[in-house]
Amino acid sequence: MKLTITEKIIKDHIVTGNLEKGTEIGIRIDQTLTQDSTGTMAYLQFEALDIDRVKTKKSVAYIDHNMLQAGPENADDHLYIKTVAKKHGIYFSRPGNGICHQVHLERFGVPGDTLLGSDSHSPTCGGLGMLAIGAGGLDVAVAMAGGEYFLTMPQVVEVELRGRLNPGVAAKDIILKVLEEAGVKGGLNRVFEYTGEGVGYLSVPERATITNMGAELGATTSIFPSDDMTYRFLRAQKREEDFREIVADEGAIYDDKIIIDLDELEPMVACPHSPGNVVPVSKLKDIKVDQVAIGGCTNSSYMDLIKVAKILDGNTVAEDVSLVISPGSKQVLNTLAENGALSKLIAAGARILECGCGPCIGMGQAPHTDGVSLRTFNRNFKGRSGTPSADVYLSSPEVAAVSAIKGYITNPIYYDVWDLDMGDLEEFKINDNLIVEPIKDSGDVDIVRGPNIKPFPKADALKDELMGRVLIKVGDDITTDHIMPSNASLLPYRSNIPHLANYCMTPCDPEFPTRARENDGGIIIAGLNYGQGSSREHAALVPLYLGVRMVIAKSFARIHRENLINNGMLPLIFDNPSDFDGIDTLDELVIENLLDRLEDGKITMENRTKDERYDLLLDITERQRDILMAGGLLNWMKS
Ligand code: MIC
Ligand code: SF4
Repeated sequence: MKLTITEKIIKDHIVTGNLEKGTEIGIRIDQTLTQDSTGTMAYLQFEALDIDRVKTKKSVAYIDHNMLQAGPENADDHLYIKTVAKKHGIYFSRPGNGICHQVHLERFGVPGDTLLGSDSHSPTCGGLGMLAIGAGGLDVAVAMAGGEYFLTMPQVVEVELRGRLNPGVAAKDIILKVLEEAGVKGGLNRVFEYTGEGVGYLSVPERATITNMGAELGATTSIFPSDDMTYRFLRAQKREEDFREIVADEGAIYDDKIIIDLDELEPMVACPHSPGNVVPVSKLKDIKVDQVAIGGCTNSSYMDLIKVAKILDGNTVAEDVSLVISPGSKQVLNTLAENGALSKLIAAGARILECGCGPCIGMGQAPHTDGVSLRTFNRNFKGRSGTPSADVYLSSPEVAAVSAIKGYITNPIYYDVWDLDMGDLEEFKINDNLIVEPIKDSGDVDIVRGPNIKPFPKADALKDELMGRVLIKVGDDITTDHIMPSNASLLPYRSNIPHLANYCMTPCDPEFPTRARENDGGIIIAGLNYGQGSSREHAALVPLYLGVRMVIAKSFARIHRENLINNGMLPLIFDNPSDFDGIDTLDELVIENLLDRLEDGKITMENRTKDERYDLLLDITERQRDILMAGGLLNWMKS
């Protein structure tokens, strides 16, 4: 049988099931990564599993999100993660070393291996030919304990890149084009596999921009072949021994196909407030920008920032623009410092931030009221920048840098710098001194827990009757940023669910937490693609804490649905989507004989307020049924 890259890697790692598309499979995980804002919870869950040492080939804990230390909470979490990592045989990437995805690409990713990360952008390492998947913290905890990761055997979409990019057009424009074609719901249970002549011209950091932002398609992951370019990148990182060629078999069969003519591609932007809201820059007229932010795990590689330095060289940032730059890793920043590019950025007026997520997750640099921000990041959900009234556009570093000089969103193809050498380096100076290696004997290590670390909620075993009032009814594409917002004031409380509960769903309805408390919990009603975006389990745990035991939606995003099930919450689907229309906030809904109905997943719900009945579907596997019955994955594993 001729196999795609995805199928080859899955075949090498499959433990449960077979390669039949759409069925549940369990795969062995070689590497895991966590970052600090999901990591605290993931390690608390790992500790609950009572395992001495991680069983993966390599597990890495990064500190990159919660970097503003406005109070002791973030530093306390850093200390907890550092000590828990030391105790259990986990590499620890210290604050300042960079964004998990960029550092993992540089220093850890291995072609042909599997990676599970507690961050939705973990597919970044797909740029190296790794099968890299984002998941909730509990799934990552289980993988660290040596457990399989369960997923739906994905369909594989071929994205054929024809031709070669023109000067001023970038890898970011490729993924924005794919988003324009496939949309933010187009990737459910699919892997996007890149093929064609154009692949050969893209360096690993460029490929990683594409696989990183593939998360915005809702895809399981995205992947490139491991080829000569991969070898060059690993050699530049002095890791050529990790190289392994992985290409699809000739004649491999894909489930769908997208063709992109790189010669024809223009610079693109995603307009407010969705990464799927894509238009060519040439269609935008006179959009004045107040802020330009360059960095984020999509576009903070050396190659990205050297281009920016060359564009900014000798120029000044426009008077009305604040330009902030956050390099992806210490390696990137150090290289720019040593070759003088950093001083060009500074001379032009850029405000240099530390290596981390920074403004991408609203950790500082919120735009002014009604401000327009142009960012090289991957998400522009409303309010994510920290300013609810801001308009955020997403673009390549080329568009961002030229626009920072001009003060307007500007098409970079007319800008006269493209003859300059802007390629990736053939050799990086390696200095891993901010990565703490695991120690052999960790018996004496004490895990330090700050006062901000509070116990997390667990569901009870499922009951035969579930009833409650509708606490909120929301539309399509509700993101985890709506369900559990994260900004500079809330991120420090990722290990404090009771505190976060006061903000649950507030971007949709400020009264939600009060209503949930007054009604002793209840039900969330939602449209399509509920829970898109982040992998944060908090979007399940916090509603659970407020007494939500089920969400009824037209459809769910992959990671959020897994998080609901893992935490013992029912992700129900309307069999007839128009039933959504008849339901109102505070309607009383009841499901009887639930336990019997779990077998075939066909559930009837009564609306006692409206005297109506709705058919609902619970499309779960036997394993998921057992998890739900037990009240979540941790309860199930213990029993
Ligand atoms: C994001 O980009 O939304 C985040 C913040 O990195 C999240 C993780 C989190 O919420 O902590 C993600 O992508 O999963
Ligand atoms: Fe960090 Fe932003 Fe990347 Fe999330 S998307 S990992 S917040 S840089």
